[in-house]
Amino acid sequence: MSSPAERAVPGACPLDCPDTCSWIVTVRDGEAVALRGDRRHPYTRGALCAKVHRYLDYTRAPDRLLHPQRRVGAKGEGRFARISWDEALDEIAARWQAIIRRHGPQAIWPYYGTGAMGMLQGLAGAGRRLWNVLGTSQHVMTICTIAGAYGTGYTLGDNRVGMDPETLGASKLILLWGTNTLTTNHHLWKYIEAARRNGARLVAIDPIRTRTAAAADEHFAIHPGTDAALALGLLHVVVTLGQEDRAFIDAHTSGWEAFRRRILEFPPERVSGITRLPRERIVALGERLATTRPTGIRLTMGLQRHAGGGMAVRAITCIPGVTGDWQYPGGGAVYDVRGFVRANWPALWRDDLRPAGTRRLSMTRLGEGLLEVKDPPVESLLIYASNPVASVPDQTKVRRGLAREDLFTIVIENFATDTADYADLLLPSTMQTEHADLHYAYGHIYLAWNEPAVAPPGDCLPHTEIFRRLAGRLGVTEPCVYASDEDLARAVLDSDDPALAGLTLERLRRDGWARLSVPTPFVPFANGFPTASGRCEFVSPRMAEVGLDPVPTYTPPAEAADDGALARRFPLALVATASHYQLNSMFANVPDLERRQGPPTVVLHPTDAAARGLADDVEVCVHNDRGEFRARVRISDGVRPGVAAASKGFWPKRVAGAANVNVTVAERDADMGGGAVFHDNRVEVTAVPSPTPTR
Ligand SMILES: Nc1nc2c(c(=O)[nH]1)N[C@H]1C(S)=C(S)[C@@H](COP(=O)(O)OP(=O)(O)OC[C@H]3O[C@@H](n4cnc5c(=O)[nH]c(N)nc54)[C@H](O)[C@@H]3O)O[C@H]1N2
Ligand SMILES: Nc1nc2c(c(=O)[nH]1)N[C@H]1C(S)=C(S)[C@@H](COP(=O)(O)OP(=O)(O)OC[C@H]3O[C@@H](n4cnc5c(=O)[nH]c(N)nc54)[C@H](O)[C@@H]3O)O[C@H]1N2
Ligand SMILES: [Mo]
Repeated sequence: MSSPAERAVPGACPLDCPDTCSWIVTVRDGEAVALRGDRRHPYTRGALCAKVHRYLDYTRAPDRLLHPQRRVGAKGEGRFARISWDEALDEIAARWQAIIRRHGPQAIWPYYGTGAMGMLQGLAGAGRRLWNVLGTSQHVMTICTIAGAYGTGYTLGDNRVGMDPETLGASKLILLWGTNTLTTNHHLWKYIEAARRNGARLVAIDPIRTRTAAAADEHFAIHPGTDAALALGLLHVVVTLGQEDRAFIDAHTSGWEAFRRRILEFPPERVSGITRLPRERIVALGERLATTRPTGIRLTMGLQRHAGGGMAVRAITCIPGVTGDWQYPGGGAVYDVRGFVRANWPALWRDDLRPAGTRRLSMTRLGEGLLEVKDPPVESLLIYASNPVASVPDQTKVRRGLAREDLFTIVIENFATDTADYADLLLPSTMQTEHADLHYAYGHIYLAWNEPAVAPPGDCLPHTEIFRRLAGRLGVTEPCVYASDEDLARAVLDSDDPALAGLTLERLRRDGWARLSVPTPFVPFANGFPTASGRCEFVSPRMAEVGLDPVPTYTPPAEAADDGALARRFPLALVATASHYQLNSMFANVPDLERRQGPPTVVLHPTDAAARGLADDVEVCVHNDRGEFRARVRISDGVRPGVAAASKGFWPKRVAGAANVNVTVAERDADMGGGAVFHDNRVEVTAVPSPTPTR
């Protein structure tokens, strides 16, 4: 029953997930008393996930940070004393002014993560105007999607476009390719189920028998990092059967003859050797692909966390160009759809104010950035919405960098993470029910407005307000850094793009969300592509320009498929995937979810466990030359021999051994965009006590 004192406030989940749910907060007497998924939202349909449905409790957790603090212990120790915002901001201004005088503004690295995804408070825009005006180093988000984004862009012309995932309901064959839908994108499942009710077949391609793979009609347990070879092998079958769509190829693609020659280099027997899948199964899936229209392919970030990740996404994204699936609702491939939101990004970001030539620093090379980058060295780090100690490769190196006594580190957080423990100043940020934000999604085509529902607790402030105050302390005279949240929202929505027609702030405020103004069903490339040629580019002139093979090919992983010296020392290819009850490192400190997630585990095939004399549930040390972490053994044929599975997101300080999987992951780049290679890793597993103590 809603009483006069009760309000329903529309909002949206800010977290790094394709689903970006719309929610409704019930507020009574200034208190948020309920939060539920918006039932009217076609994609959310009232359901939130296992992590977020108790978001209100999360905002009121006893360990929530409520006041600015200054470090009193050693770096990494996590001992702090309370200070005021005035003291904190004065200290930042004084330190930064001195750093800028000595080294220039590029010695400051604003380091943001994926904890908040919005345009005002999150990675889509927060702080960007101020960093541009100051001329700090630019932060490049290499941690998540970038290699696959480039792979998509070279093929389709925009890094972040693909089929509309909602049209998967019309597919007759669905390939879930390197994506764990039921854990990482679960609102998509209802469209998949709708397709299955209409007779669609569901195939999962994943080295691990995830809950998604287990729920599919068929699971292809591919060897990690070999997907491009499988894509080319499937197309080999299509071409051998003469089932390529000639009319579509002629009208809407470029480079077919060169691509066809490349495809013919990948017959199923060769692909079987690379992917370690039986030849007959590759042929059978190829035949199914050749004869089933429409085929819809959902891929996410898992398969591109490899040395050849960009090329893999490119090769897969070419498949619907050959089969002609791009012309049908339910046909095509999708990695990300944010590119359809052609908002007024230049007005929001004001990159025109950035000094020419400011350097770019890679998020996943934080250790290198802090220890090896010179001219100028990084003297100050301002970390917000990120927990790099838990999430970034080469944890030991990251810790060494953060421990530098001369580094001035500011962390803006909701909780005292392992990263926060290294802060000189630890500042409390608002959470989603306490601030305004504007969202788009990487898994659907709706925008959402998040109205603040309650007053912030303690001294918590939104990023926008923190950065306005900081600008004032620094004496910045450029007026655009003082824009209100509402001004920022209006600026980014002020676009001539037809897809944004009518999507005003007023309408979003009233309804909470709105679908892009595009036809239903949305079939974006039936009549062409946003490339320079207007075609799906099987041969990419842009790739040739940067020295990449312009024709889709198989780029082997750096470590995962090794069978030489590295494999003799570290026989297991380790994949470290999304945890069901965490969101990256978020929620790992929520006792109920921590209990449901259980301790860190490593899944081993029975033959690999037996070869090491390991029984189920024993504690082991998982290690390579970079470091080691502790885990419990889970023996299962859900991984193939030679492959092991762990999961991401544990807080090092909350687990045995004080390290998580990223202590073993290399800082190396993927083939495109400097993407991270989390799943391209080799380890050995040994019963504890460990043979290689590293700390
Ligand atoms: N519950 C939960 N949801 C999440 C997240 C989370 O941490 N927890 N993270 C969010 C974020 S940040 C992102 S980016 C997305 C990620 O979403 P996903 O891409 O679905 O997540 P991952 O678990 O990294 O990878 C998916 C699958 O790829 C498989 N994989 C690894 N290597 C290969 C390969 O070489 N080939 C193939 N075919 N498959 C491979 C893994 O075994 C894994 O099952 O999910 C978001 N949603
Ligand atoms: N081994 C392995 N490692 C991985 C991956 C993998 O597949 N395997 N996946 C990678 C991927 S896909 C990603 S995206 C990265 C994510 O890495 P990060 O971007 O570092 O994300 P999180 O670790 O979730 O840390 C986000 C932090 O933001 C805080 N936060 C949330 N909301 C707010 C807010 O409004 N304001 C502020 N100031 N803070 C907030 C949270 O408390 C949390 O500590 O991890 C990567 N790490
Ligand atoms: Mo991510």
